Amino acid sequence: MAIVEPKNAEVKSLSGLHLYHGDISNCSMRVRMTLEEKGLDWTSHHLDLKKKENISDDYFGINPNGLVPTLVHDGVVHIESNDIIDYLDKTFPEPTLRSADSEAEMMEWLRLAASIHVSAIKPYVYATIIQKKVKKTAEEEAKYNSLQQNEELKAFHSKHAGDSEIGDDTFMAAKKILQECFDKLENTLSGRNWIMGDQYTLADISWVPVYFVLIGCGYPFEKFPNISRWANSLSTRQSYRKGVLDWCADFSKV
Ligand SMILES: N[C@@H](CCC(=O)N[C@@H](CS)C(=O)NCC(=O)O)C(=O)O
Repeated sequence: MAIVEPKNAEVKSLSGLHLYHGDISNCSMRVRMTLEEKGLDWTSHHLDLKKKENISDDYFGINPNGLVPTLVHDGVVHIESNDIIDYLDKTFPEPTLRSADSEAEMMEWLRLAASIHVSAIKPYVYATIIQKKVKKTAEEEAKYNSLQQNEELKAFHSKHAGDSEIGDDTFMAAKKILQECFDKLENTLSGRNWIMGDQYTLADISWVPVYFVLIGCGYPFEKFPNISRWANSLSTRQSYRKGVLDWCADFSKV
C-alpha cells in the first residue's frame, strides 16, 4: 500500500474520495474504472498533463513524484495506480474484483503492469505520440528538475525533454518488453473471457488501459487475436465507458 505524507497539508482535510487524475493517463484510467465498478461517489481534480498542470509546487506537495493518479481518501494520500485499485477493492469489497483462489496470480499481473511502466509503456507512448505534445520549454524543464526527486523519472524526463527524442535503442527495448508481456497475455487469454478466467478482476483493470493507450499509438495488436477479443468485449462494460471513453475517446487523437 503506497501511502504518503503530503507536504501540501490542505489535502488532509478532504473527506470522501478525491481523485487527482489525467484524462489521457492510463494509470488514471485504472482508478476511474475501479471507482465506477464499485459505484462509488468521487470528486474529480483533473490535471491536464499536456498543459503540465502536474508540474507545480502544489501538486508535488500531494504526490512526491508529480504523477497522476493520486487518491485522497478521508485525508489520507495514496499513490501508485495498482496499489490504489487494490486498496479500493479491499476497502469497498462489493462487488469484488478479485477471486480468493487466484489472488497471487492476479497480483502478479498488477506487479507486471507496474514494473514495465517506465521501461516500456512510457517510452512507447512518448516515442509515438506524446513527446511532441508535452515538450518542455527550458523554463519548464528547470522547474521540473527542481521539483522531481525520483531519480528514475528525472533520468527519463531529462533524456526525453525538449527536442531530444526517444532513441532507437530505448524504443527497441520497449518493444521487446511489450512483446514478451503480450505473448504472455495472449496465451493466458486463450479460452478465457478475462485474465483470471470467468471473473472480471483487477488484473483486467490493470491491463485494459495499457491496451487502450498502446493501440492508440499504433501498437500492432492485430497479431494478438485473444487480446483483441478480450479488449473488444470491454466496450459493453459501463465502467470502461465512464472510466476511459468519457475522458478520452481515442488516444490516437490526444
Ligand atoms: N507508477 C505510477 C505511474 C504514474 C504515471 O507515470 N503517470 C503518468 C500518466 S499515466 C504521469 O503522471 N505522467 C506525467 C509525467 O510524467 O510528468 C502509477 O502507476 O500510478
